Amino acid sequence: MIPATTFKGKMVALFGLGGSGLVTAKALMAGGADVTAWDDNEKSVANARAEGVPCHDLRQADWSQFASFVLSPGVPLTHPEPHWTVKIAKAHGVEIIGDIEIFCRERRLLKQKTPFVAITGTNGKSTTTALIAHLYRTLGFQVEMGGNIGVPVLALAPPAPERVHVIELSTFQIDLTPTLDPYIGVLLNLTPDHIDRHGTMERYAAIKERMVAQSDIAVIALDDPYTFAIAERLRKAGKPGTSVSMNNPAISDGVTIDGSRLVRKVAGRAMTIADLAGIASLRGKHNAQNAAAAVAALGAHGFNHELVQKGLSTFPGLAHRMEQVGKRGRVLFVNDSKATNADAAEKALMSFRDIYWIAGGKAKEGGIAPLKPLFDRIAKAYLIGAATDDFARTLDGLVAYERCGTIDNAVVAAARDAAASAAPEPVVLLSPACASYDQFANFEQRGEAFRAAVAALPGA
Ligand code: UMA
Repeated sequence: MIPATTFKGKMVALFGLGGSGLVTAKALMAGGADVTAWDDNEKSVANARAEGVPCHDLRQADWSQFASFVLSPGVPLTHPEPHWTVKIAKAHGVEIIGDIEIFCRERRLLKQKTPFVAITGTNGKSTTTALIAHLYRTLGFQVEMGGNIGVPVLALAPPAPERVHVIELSTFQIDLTPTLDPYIGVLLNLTPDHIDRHGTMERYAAIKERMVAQSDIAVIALDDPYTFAIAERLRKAGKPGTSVSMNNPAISDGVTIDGSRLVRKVAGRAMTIADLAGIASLRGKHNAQNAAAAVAALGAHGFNHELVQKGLSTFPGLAHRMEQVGKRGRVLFVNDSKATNADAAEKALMSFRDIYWIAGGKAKEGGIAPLKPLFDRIAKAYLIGAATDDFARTLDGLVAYERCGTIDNAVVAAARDAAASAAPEPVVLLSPACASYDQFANFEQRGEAFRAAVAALPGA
């Protein structure tokens, strides 16, 4: 844990007692702050009380005594409308911050700037975060990984000169971190997302831009118009940084992709850093962007190309994201349960051919219609859950499909058909393009059900 010593002796209000809020309350208490915490959910309050966190309804609190108000990232700060606690804090002029801000303040207490790599973007942030952490470990560094990827930042070991903090940041978290100052800031891509929480695409993009603008070194992938414009603005302002591109091998400085090779360019001169061919955890064009950004984030540490290649080749990937969970004869089984919408499923469909596709669950708006251009890669679809009728209508006449009801039935049917196909490497792919809530508690549970069904196949 990182005790929040910068709050010693101060009175702090805290709202949101989920995973990150509870750890933050404890870190503030360990640092000597006087905490008053609350949550809209009675169970979260009861749980926090049981863990020794002082909880009182913040509607009844005397806000003039609070030095700071710490908010959990999932609680609305601005849109669709500020949470009731935000309105009270603003009315009393109390600063509103999140756990990443507390981390930054602790880090600044040290004389020497410690290595802190922050990663954001609409897609690929978790994979890139895990890959950067893995590469640093391969290079012999002590690494702490957390943030939006799941481990609250204040649950990690404290900043230290020999320790690299690799932290995934959501826009919600950046919005609550006014003095965010990573050593390296990585911006992967920007497409519309979470607009309900940020009002407009422009505001969403501006929050992400602030992260790289406040970094000592900015690593930006130039492959969409928003990130391209941000990189241009920072370059004109003289910000040191590295560009990354999978679409534009002509950039003269930065890291680009040439076929499966990662190429570093310095003043127009190119040298191959590593080859992604055959690395199962980094399949697909989007993963080439993630790998290029990760290697660029290593900067001068990444000049030992042999070690970088070793790190990339041994990257295990993340569970439930195009995760190879088994092979049975020629048939590959891939768990992409995290793909809860068509956009995410598109990436998996683009990465394979001869696909026996398990899809369905609780459908998102638009269903799988946007995936029509990729239907020629699908040998057959196996439909599960509430979206079955909706998806069947979209597939009708274009792709063969079977109504399977459950993941167990779908795995058995898809494995049977894939084994009978003449393709060199047929793929049974769970990439549902749906939320899991109709049949599972979350996408992780759905992915585990797939893994178990694959393991239960004879000869798996
Ligand atoms: N709550 C209220 N009122 C509200 C909203 C929430 O009281 O109006 C309370 C809930 O009752 C609950 C708590 O707030 O007790 C939940 O807080 P939270 O939603 O901030 O969730 P945490 O458990 O603290 O997890 C957070 C991140 N969650 C969000 O940003 C929504 C986690 O990212 C992150 O892994 C974790 O901190 C550790 O840093 C998750 C996420 O969904 C994975 N992120 C979004 C995404 O990736 O798209 C941004």
